[in-house]
Amino acid sequence: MNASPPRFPPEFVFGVATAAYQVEGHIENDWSDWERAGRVKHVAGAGVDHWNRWNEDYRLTRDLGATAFRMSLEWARIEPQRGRFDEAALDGYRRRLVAMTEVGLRPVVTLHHFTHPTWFHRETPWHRPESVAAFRRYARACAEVLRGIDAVVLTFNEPMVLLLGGYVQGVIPPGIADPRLAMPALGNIGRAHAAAREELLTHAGKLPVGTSQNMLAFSADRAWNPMDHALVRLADEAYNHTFLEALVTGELRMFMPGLFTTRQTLEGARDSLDFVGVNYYTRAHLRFVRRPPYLEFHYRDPLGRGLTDIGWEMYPEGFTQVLLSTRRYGLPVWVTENGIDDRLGTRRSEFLWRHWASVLQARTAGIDVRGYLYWSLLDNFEWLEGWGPRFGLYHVDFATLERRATPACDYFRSVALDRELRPPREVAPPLRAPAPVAATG
Ligand code: IFM
Repeated sequence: MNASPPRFPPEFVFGVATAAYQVEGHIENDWSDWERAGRVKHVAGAGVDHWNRWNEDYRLTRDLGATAFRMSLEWARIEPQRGRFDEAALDGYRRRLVAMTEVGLRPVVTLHHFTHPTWFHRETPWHRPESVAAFRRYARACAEVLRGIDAVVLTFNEPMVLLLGGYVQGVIPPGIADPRLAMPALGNIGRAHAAAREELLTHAGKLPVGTSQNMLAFSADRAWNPMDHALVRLADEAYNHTFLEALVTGELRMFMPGLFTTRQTLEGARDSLDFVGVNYYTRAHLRFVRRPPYLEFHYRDPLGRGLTDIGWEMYPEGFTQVLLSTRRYGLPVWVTENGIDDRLGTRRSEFLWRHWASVLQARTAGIDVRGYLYWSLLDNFEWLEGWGPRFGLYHVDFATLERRATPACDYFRSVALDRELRPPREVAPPLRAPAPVAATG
């Protein structure tokens, strides 16, 4: 007798994710300055015109059977000059949030998704304590926009990505390559999260507040090398958990020898997470090297599945692992991003199937995963990779901005509506089971 397919419970939320700078268009912020300075290959420019086409984009989301929409508020629109709040922008966001709820989409709202107003790094950069008050003031304005709206709120998206890119490698704004400033910056981001949560609870109502943590599965690049294995343990703790731990315990404790170590108390941050937001894409293979920063980071394809178009391994087993690793917090979990750059649109359904299976596995093992937001609704501006990658469930013609459903839209809808996780029709031979990882060095 055939076993019936695994099911998502009726209360499980299917949704999609976006971020302002990647879709809205015509935003002046630290990234547009960065682009003008020639630091990236493409400019975001008109984005995919979501600022004007939001109505159509909410309808496309509803057509997927989805009931949640993740968006971000653009700080630079809201506070273009320090202390001057733009009423039209606040009103615009408010109207969008109301419209979203009216069509049956629960807003998941990010306050900070990588970008800053142009004055921020000059006047109150993250490594200085004044940054916390600046973010608190912005969060107060966001709280007014959110008042009475049944939203889920994310204060920061992927703070570790911002930190590594912006304060260690210096490849994204603020373009600082000084690890000594990175730990004060991370501490202040944690304090700013706590301050923002206070503002939201006081002025918006009792909304669940969390952050989105980019979580990677890590493996030793050389299975025989004990230093690679030691790195995996350190990186898993430092990259995946240190910031979350800080928001639960109120203590930021980072230990990455040769790169950064810190111990700070984050005032007000203890118990400041109502849920854990997980962004998961892939696995990284770590290799110890003898010169700073003492590690190399590689994407590999040891299981022969074929890398995704951006060059990342398709590794749903790692998704189960990172979801299970959130057990230590004992909090509800939202998958705030998961997606694939699939430029031909031929692998996305299979990606969804396998990653949804990971979610169900984690739920069966007792992790309270409440929802899954696919990154992204639309093809969009992918930061340093510009307009190359295509993560969208809807393909966007970047010349005409026309949206067109990819084959995965039907599959998304069938699972979101029926709740049964059946393999997609076009799925090819089963993924090879994970075998012991071959030594590469
Ligand atoms: O596009 C990004 C998003 O802004 C943050 N998380 C990862 C996505 C894909 O790289």
